[in-house]
Amino acid sequence: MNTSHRILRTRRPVTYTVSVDCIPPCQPGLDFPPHAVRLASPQTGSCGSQAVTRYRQRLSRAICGARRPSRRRSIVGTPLENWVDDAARLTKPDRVVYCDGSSEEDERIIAEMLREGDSETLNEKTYPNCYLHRSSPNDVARTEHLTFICAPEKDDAGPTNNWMDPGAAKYKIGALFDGAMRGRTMYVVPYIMGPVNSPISKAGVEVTDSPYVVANMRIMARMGKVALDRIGSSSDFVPGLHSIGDLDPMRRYIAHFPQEKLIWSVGSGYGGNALLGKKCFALRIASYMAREQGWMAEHMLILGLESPGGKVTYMGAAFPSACGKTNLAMMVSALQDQGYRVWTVGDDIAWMKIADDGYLHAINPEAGFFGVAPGTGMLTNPNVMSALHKNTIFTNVAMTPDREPWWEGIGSPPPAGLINWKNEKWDTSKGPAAHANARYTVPARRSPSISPKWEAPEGVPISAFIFGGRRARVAPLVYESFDWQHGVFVGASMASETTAAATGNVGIVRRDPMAMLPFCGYNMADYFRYWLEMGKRIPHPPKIFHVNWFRRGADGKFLWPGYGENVRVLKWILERVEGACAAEETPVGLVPARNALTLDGLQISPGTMEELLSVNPEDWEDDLADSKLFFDKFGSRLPRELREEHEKLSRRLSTKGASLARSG
Ligand code: GTP
Ligand code: SPV
Ligand code: MN
Repeated sequence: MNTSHRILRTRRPVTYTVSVDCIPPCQPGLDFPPHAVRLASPQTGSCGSQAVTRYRQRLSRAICGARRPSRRRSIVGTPLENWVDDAARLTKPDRVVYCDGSSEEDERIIAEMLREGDSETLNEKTYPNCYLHRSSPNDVARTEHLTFICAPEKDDAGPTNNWMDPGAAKYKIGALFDGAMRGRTMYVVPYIMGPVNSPISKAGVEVTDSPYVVANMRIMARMGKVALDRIGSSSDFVPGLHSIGDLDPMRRYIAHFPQEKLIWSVGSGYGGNALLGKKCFALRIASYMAREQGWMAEHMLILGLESPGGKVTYMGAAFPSACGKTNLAMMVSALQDQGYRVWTVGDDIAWMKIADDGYLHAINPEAGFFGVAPGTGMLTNPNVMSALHKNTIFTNVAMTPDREPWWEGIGSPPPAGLINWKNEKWDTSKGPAAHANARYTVPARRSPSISPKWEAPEGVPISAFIFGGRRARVAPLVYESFDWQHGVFVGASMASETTAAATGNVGIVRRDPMAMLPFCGYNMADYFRYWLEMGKRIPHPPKIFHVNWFRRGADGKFLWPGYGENVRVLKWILERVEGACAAEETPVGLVPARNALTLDGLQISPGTMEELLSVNPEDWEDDLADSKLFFDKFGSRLPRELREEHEKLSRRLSTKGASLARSG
C-alpha cells in the first residue's frame, strides 16, 4: 500500500511516498497512529529514495550533530561533552545540569519534580522520603507500537520489530526534539549498568528534561560522579536522548540505533519508555552488543536458591512483563523451615558472560526495582513490602487520606476518602484505584532478600534457565527440556497472555520468545541462532525449564497458589540440576514424577496436581499450529534446528508420546 504522508513540524513541510506496513505483529488491538508510518528502505517505494535523500540534505546541523559521540569531532571537548552540546543545540534547553548523584543534588531534583505539579510527598512519618508521581493518563505503560529498531535494513530488525531507516528516523524524530526543551532544564545523567567494578558493566548517559526520570535513574542505576569518572574522555558509553516532548502519543517515538549504540526517546515520561538504562539500553541495545561481543543480555531475574547446608544455586528466569519475575526473585520461601531460601540478585534483566570456570556468570545491570504495585502485599511479597517504606517513588498508585500509598491487592480494604491514580476522589464506580501498571521504584539493597553476591563483580554462576508465561491452559506447572537445543525451542516457542505493562489489549495469548519479543534489538531469527551457538560455547550450560504459575481450572481460578509456594518448583528444578530426583517423560518434556514435588504443608488435592502437570495433546497440537505460523514469519532465516524440534514435538504428540502424556 502506498500513502502520502507529511513530516511533522518542519519549517517547510515535505511530502513523500512510502510503503506502509500496517499493524506491527507484536501488538494486537492497536492501530498505528498516522505519524508512525514505517518507512520502507530508501531503495524501495516509488519516490521513497528521492525523498529520503532530500531529508538527509535538509537535516539541520543540530540534528546531524546529535548522533553517537565520535572521538574525531572535536579536539576541545570530550566525546561526552560534545554529544551533550549537540543534544542541547537540538533541544534548546534553558540550562544544562550535569548530575553528580549526590544526596544534595537528589534533594534539588526531587524539589524540581514536586514543583512540576505531578508529584507529591507521601506521609513523612510512615513513608519517609517517599513520593507519589502521577503520569499523564495516556502515558502509563510501554508503547510497543511506537518502539523502533532503526537498522540499515528492515531485515536487520526482523519481522517482530517495528523498523525505520536510521536517516529517516533521525530526521523525523529530530524534528520533534528540535526545541523540545525550551524553557526547561536538560539533565545529563551519566550512569553505570552493573556493579561499578564489574568487567561486565557498561556505561550510559541519558540526557532528559524530566526530573522524575532523573530521580528514578538515581535509584535504578549507579548514577552520577561514579559513572562520569568511568567515562572520562572516552567514547565508551551508550548515549540516550530523552525528552517528554508534549506527551502526546501521536508524537511519541522510542527509537534505537543498534549499529550506533544510540537511543532516542521522545513523548513519554513513563518506565521503560523513559528510563533509558532499562529496556532500551540493557536489553535492546545490549542484546545487539552481546551478540557482537559474545555474551548474553536477557529479560531474566536472577535468584539464588539456598538449600539445607547453605549451598546456593543460581537460576535465571525469563517471564514476560508482569508475569512474576519480581515476585519470584524476592519470594519468602514456603519451605524456609526445611532450609530452602531465596536470595535476590536481580528482578528483571541479566547480563551474562562465560567465565573461566566454564559457567555462564550473570550480573544484574540494575540497582533498583521498578516493580508492579497491584497484587503486591504482605501475603504475596513481604520482602518488597518492607522495602517500600522508605526512599521509594510510587507511580500511579492510589493515596489514602493519611497520604499513604494504596493499591488493589495491598492487603487492606480501600479506606474512605481514597484518591485514585488520576488524583480524583475514588469510589467503586471509578474502577481500580491504582492503575494496573502502577509501579514502585526502590533501591535493590533495601530488600531483606538481597543476595550477599548481588554486586559481585564476577557475577553468579547460572545452573538453570527457567522460561515461563501466563497460560490459562496448555503449559504445565513445570517441565524440563530434553537438552539445550530442545530448551532453545521451548524458549523460542514460548507464549503468554498480554498484560498491562504495555499498552494494548490485555489477556491475549501471543508468542513471546524468551520473553524478549519487545526487547530484542535485532532480527529474532538471528537471536535464536545465537542461543543455539551459545549452548555449544558454554562448557557447563544451564539446564532449561519452563514454568506456568497461571494455569486455571474449570472455575476460572488459578490452580496453583503461586508466590512463596513457587519454591516447591524451584526445589524440584534444583534437584534435577543435581540429578537427584525423578521425572516423567511427556511429549513436551520432563515433568515431576508423582511425589517428586515437595507438597507438605500445602492444601492441594491430588486431582489438582494432576491437572497442573497434565499435557493435553489436543491443546498442544493447537499450540504447535500457532508456533508454526510464528516461526514462518522468519522464513529461511529461522535456524533449521527449531524446525526440527517443532517436527519432533509434533511427532511425539501424534505417535507413541501421546499415550505417555499425563492427562488430567
Ligand atoms: P515486569 O516488572 O513488568 O517485568 O513484571 P514481573 O515479571 O516482574 O511481574 P511481577 O512479579 O511484578 O508480577 C506481576 C503480577 O503478577 C503482579 O500483580 C503479581 O502479584 C502477579 N504474580 C506474580 N507472581 C505470581 C504467582 O506466582 N501467581 C499469581 N497468581 N500471580 C502472580
Ligand atoms: C516491563 O514492562 O517489562 C517493565 C516495566 O519492567 S518497564 O520498565 O516499563 O519496561
Ligand atoms: Mn518486575
